[in-house]
Amino acid sequence: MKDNKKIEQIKNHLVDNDNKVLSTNDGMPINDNNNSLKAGERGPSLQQVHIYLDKMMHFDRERIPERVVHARGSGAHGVFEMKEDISDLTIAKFLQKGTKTPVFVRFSTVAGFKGSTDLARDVRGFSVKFYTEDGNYDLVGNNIPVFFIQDAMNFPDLVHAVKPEPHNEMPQAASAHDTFWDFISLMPESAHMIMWVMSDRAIPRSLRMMEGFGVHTFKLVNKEGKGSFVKFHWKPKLGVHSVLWDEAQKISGFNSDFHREDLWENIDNGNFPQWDLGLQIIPEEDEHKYPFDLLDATKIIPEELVPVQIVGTMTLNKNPENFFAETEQVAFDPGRLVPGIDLTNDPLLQGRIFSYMDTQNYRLGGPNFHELPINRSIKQKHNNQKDGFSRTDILKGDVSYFPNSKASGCPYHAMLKGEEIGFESHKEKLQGEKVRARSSSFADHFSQATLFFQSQSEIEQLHIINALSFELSKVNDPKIRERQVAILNQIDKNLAKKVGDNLNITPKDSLDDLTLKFARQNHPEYPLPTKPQEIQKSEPLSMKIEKGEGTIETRKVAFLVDDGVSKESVDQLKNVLESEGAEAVLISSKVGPLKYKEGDIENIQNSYLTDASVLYDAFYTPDGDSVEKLRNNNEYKEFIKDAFKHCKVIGFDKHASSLLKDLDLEKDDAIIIADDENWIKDYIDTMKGHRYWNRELNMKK
Ligand code: HDE
Repeated sequence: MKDNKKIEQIKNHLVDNDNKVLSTNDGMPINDNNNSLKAGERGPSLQQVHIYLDKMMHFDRERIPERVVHARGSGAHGVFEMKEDISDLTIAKFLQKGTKTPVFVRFSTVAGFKGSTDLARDVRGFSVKFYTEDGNYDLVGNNIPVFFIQDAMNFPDLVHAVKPEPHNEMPQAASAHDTFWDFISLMPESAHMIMWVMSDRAIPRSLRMMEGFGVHTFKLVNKEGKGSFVKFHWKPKLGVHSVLWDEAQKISGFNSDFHREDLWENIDNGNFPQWDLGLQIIPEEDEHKYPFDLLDATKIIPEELVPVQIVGTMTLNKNPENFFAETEQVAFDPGRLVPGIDLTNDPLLQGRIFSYMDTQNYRLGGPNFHELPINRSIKQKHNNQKDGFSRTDILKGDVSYFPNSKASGCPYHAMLKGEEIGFESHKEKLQGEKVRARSSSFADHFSQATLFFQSQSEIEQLHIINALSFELSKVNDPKIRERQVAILNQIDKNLAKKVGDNLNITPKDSLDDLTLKFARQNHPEYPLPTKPQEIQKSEPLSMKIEKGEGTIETRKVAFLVDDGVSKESVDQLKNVLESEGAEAVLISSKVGPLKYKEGDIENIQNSYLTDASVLYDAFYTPDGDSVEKLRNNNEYKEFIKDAFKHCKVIGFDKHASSLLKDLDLEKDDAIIIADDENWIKDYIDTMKGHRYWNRELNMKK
């Protein structure tokens, strides 16, 4: 891969210890890194033990505060390439056709601490820092296009409610507890977001297989100064896929770094993940055309009303050199804009503008965090700001003020030099009284929650019902459970009934009095009449794909083997899977040399001891003397039983198919036996559909 400008810049800061003498932080060579300086071999340390002090002082200060939210994250470098011409909409340089811009992306969970599991049921952060020719632009989004609340004022409360409870710091990385649902059941504006968070979107199969959204409506601004509203979408080339909740919980036990490892390994192996950037453009004149408010971050714009135009592609192609220096120290801020993009008056977005800068100042120890290599713009900064903790830039000359004559007015205003266009805020007419209030156009809390639920396939609806039943069952206070079921009843009667059945609650027709009381703090006449909705069902809100539709690229297939397995049988499927871009992993009873029936030996790295069914997408039991060994192997049986439960494709060689009987499993369309010439095609087509959901539906019936 050719280095981009950002990677080149970072290289100047790389330290390579290879073949180098150990030194103190000042570069003084050290020839004893084992013993501190003492008064006699058995005596006390001396105060002048400076080599030890240098080492220990640094160690003692290694930790910095973790992010107050989104603490758990994984990052990667990449490049964004703009492919379409939208110069009529924006002057942003990185959005001009053909421009390639270095990026750094950080994915995260929200609620858990830095060391928590990747597989928590949670929103995923999807932050992109574009190192553009006009400075850094940060698109700090999520994998869900809406948010829990409408005004930033409620954000600390939301976060306090979802984080571990303050008295006992439990539970970790989980929303299934009283304080979260207490808050949510009093905030009906969260209804739409709750549908998304309780859907399988909140437990992605891979960070590479989730969508990203800017969430808020932003503005693009063209050279005439005309603005257009815009919603940003990232669409993954590998499709959108999730795991089941039962899998998520087991993966958390077997490999809590599952997503981090998956991203790292795939980038290392050259399977560079890609997303298309899509835009929904809304002309300024259409601001009030819809039954929802564009400034309300709890609403989407259905793609049927405003189609998503694909304009460019982002590729992640390089892992960080050092987690702390890059993924931990990267500082995102939705207020980092470039000419051609501007904010809207969304009260959530407005509130974010303070919080990110403020938190970075605290977390990264002062106002010079933008000089850290990962945060540095590739366009050199020039201004009169100076000093502060950990300043690294060395400003030349005697002038650090503006205006000046002593430095000929430098650095000068961008507008003074032709080709350098400075940032101009979009000119917008504003009027109004100074108020603390919520617009009545934000008061429809349920129409889009209903739209989301009704746009889901039968299996997706079932998963939402199961998730809500799980979460609310974990709530101890019955009043909270009832209040939330009353909210669900406003969204969809069937949803409320099913969840209610699982909790022994008969849904109330109206919202709980306490919910109404809090909603009326914002809207005294709540509930307000809702406007008619143009769309009752929106296809793109469902993740369901059918057999043969997707891709199997980068999926992991477990070959369940033991000594004596037939190489010919393994290779028959393995070769085709690899040609389709999938990975075949041999799992045997021991790591190390695997003896094939044909006499060949292969060193393998995975065993029934180290691995589990939930870490794989599909399964195959090849022919060979291994089959009889597997018949009595309980771990093997666990593998297949979980694979069956999780609706995955399970293949058997013709001679291995007798194992099905031992496993007491009924053959279905995703249990594939190699007994005709079409079996490999059938196996791959079924894998493309990701899961065989009919199995789960059949099990329910
Ligand atoms: Fe954030 N958010 N947020 N947020 N957010 C942070 O900034 C905040 C919101 C998002 O990978 C913090 O650097 C407020 C929406 C991501 O480093 C903090 C409000 C969306 C990340 C903060 C919101 C996000 C953060 C904590 C309501 C989707 C991780 C550490 C007004 C569009 C960035 C930090 C990374 C991180 C504040 C709501 C996305 C405290 C006040 C809506 C992806 O500043």
